[in-house]
Amino acid sequence: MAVAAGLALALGAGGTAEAAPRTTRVGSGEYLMAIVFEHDYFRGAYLELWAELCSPSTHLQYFRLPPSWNDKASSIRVRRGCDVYAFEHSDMNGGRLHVGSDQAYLGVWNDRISSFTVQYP
Ligand SMILES: [Ca+2]
Repeated sequence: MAVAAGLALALGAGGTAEAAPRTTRVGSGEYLMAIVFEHDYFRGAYLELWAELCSPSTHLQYFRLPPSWNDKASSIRVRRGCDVYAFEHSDMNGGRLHVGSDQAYLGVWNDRISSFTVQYP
């Protein structure tokens, strides 16, 4: 699982005890699909999105961000091989952004994301 290892490494110093109180994860499943960061360039608190592996037989997987993360995301790392979409509002409402690769800064989407989906391309 080279990708998973890469994501774990990306957490780096963020995985220390000092950062732990604000670190949370959402979703169930065995695969780390994306990591949302509070600040740009993968800095600050982070939130892990866990899901089942994307495959032709899996359905769309939905993530509603916890209230403390609503409109906070500024950068995102994504697992390759899945399509990750960010939404302006909860329940996949509002504008939609396809996150096709790591985004060090979300531009006009900065601090605007409220939910995500992960699905097979
Ligand atoms: Ca932010």
